[in-house]
Parts: sequence; C-alpha cells; structure tokens
Amino acid sequence: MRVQILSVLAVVSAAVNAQSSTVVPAPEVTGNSVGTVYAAILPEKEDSTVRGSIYAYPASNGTGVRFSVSISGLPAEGGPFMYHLHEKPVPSDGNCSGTGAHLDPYKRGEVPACDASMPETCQTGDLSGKYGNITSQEWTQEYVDLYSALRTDSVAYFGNLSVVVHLSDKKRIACANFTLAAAMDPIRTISSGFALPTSSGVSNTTVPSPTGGVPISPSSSSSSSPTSLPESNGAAGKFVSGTVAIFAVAVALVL
Ligand SMILES: *[C@@H]1O[C@H](CO)[C@@H](O)[C@H](O)[C@H]1NC(C)=O
Ligand SMILES: *[C@@H]1O[C@H](CO)[C@@H](O)[C@H](O)[C@H]1NC(C)=O
Ligand SMILES: *[C@@H]1O[C@H](CO)[C@@H](O)[C@H](O)[C@H]1NC(C)=O
Ligand SMILES: *[C@@H]1O[C@H](CO)[C@@H](O)[C@H](O)[C@H]1NC(C)=O
Ligand SMILES: *[C@@H]1O[C@H](CO)[C@@H](O)[C@H](O)[C@H]1NC(C)=O
Ligand SMILES: *[C@@H]1O[C@H](CO)[C@@H](O)[C@H](O)[C@H]1NC(C)=O
Ligand SMILES: [Cu+2]
Repeated sequence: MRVQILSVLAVVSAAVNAQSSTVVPAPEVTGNSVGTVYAAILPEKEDSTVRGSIYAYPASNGTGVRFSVSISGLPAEGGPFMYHLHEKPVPSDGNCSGTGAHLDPYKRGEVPACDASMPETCQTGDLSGKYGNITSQEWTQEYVDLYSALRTDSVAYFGNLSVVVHLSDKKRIACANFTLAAAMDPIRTISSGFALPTSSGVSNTTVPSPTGGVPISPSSSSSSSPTSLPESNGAAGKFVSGTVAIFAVAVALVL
C-alpha cells in the first residue's frame, strides 16, 4: 500500500515538474494570407500624452501576422515599456484593468519569463517579450510574429481582443481594442494608401486614423498587388455587420 501511494506521488510530482519546466512550443499559424487588416488605435485621453496604433496584417507568405507598432508620447520615466495582446477586449469605460491577462491560448503562464531567442515558447500575446521592450518615448517597429492569427478559427486569433501598454512596473497606461480596419477584397483594386510609419523617421505627428484610411505596407503598396483595401473601415464594418445581420435572420428563420 505504502509503495503504491509513493509511486502515485512520484508520478504526480513528475507530471507537475514536467508541466512547470517544459513549455510546449506554440505552432506557427498558417493560412493568414487571405483576410483582413486589424488596427488598435490608442484613444486620445486628456490625462495622457500616449498616442499611437498597432496595425496587424496577414504576413505576406500567409504564416503569422505582421505587426506595425507606432507609439508616441510615452512618459519620460517609468520605462522600459512593455505591451501585449490581452485576452479580453477593453470595457466600454476604457478601463485597461478589464482586459484581463496576456493572450495565452496554450496556457504557458507567466513564468519562466519569455526568452526572445525562442519566441515559440513565449505567451502568444507577449509581443514586447518576443520582439523587445519599448525603450524610448517614441517608438516604431515592424515585425512578423509567426504564432499570431487573424484567422477566427485559431485559438491565437486576437482580432476581437486588445493591446495594452505597460510601464516597467506593469502599470497599464494605455489600451485599445483591435477592430477590423479593412477587409481585403480581391475584386476591387485600389492602390492608394498611406505609407506605413517606418523604422527610420520616427514621427509623432501622423498616426494613421482608422477612418481616414488604411496604411499599406511598402511591400504591398504596388499597384500590381493582388489585394486591395476599401477606403474606410466604415464600409467594411457595415459590410460585416450586414452579413452578420443576414446570418442572424437566417438562423432565426431556421429555428
Ligand atoms: C514565412 O516568412 C517568415 C519570415 O517572415 C519565415 O520565417 C517563415 O518560415 C515563412 N513561412 C513559409 C511557410 O514560407
Ligand atoms: C471593446 O470591444 C468590446 C467588444 O466589442 C466593446 O464592448 C467595448 O465597448 C469596446 N471598448 C471600447 C473602449 O471601445
Ligand atoms: C478599473 O477597474 C478596476 C477593476 O477591474 C478597478 O479596481 C479600478 O478602480 C477601475 N478604475 C477606474 C478608473 O474606474
Ligand atoms: C473572439 O472571436 C473568437 C472567434 O470567433 C471567439 O471564439 C471568441 O469567443 C471571441 N472572444 C471575445 C472576447 O469576444
Ligand atoms: C522588459 O522590461 C521588463 C520590465 O522592466 C523586464 O522585466 C524584461 O526583462 C524586459 N524584457 C526585455 C526583453 O528586455
Ligand atoms: C513631436 O516631438 C517633438 C520632439 O519630441 C516636439 O518638439 C514636437 O512638438 C512634437 N510634435 C507634435 C505635433 O507633437
Ligand atoms: Cu499586458
């Protein structure tokens, strides 16, 4: 009996150890090529100078998501700043506490800390852990994260979630929902667009507005691009909600 109990304990403790020391790597998310552009635009609050946006595009080869980060007005003290995809949207009152924890669909947890040399082992939403903290008051950066999804059928989908910017002590200083900025429409071909903020030429004057247009990356801005973007997110948003409404009516009729 004692031997049995001991061996059960050994198995349990081995399992616990395995769980805490082995991080299951996140899979790369393929099939992001067709779809949509999402944007998180930090709200302009009177009591904060922080402004900016994070655009999320399907990676050009379909694997992962290309993030374009542009943030300005960060405080002189309190850095380096961290930012993450969080697991819940921002409540309507704008309180960043309501966004919950980091997006962590594979339940890796907070510890051990993300090792940027093995980004697949980090929490999916830990963008600053994987690609670096924000170390100045103005920041632009672009990168592809292979583990994020714009496909709604992936657990790593964040298009209806949020991004949160933190001080070094984790205090939440800004947050925004991601929203659909444009649905890519292969039929229409509009080649005009904003230039993306680039890593050279940091600017605090122009943050692309979600209603003013959609920035198009240097790599996809040529007129031969097979994809295109409608002029305003209003149209895309109406189209989507219209589709949802039709679907809801259809469901109602069936039921
Ligand atoms: C897609 O491009 C990324 C770099 O942006 C690369 O790491 C990845 O292996 C590529 N995937 C495929 C399937 O080609
Ligand atoms: C964020 O999105 C959620 C869900 O769509 C919505 O309820 C909430 O009001 C939005 N938050 C803000 C600050 O717009
Ligand atoms: C934000 O929400 C948290 C709890 O979620 C609460 O403790 C805090 O007082 C709220 N802040 C404001 C400004 O309402
Ligand atoms: C976001 O969308 C996904 C896929 O449609 C869904 O499973 C998830 O519940 C949604 N999350 C929130 C917070 O709305
Ligand atoms: C980012 O800053 C936090 C807080 O200061 C720190 O714990 C973390 O190690 C930093 N991450 C990187 C990748 O430098
Ligand atoms: C941009 O930043 C520079 C220096 O950081 C400042 O002098 C300038 O007034 C800022 N412009 C705007 C529009 O905030
Ligand atoms: Cu966070």
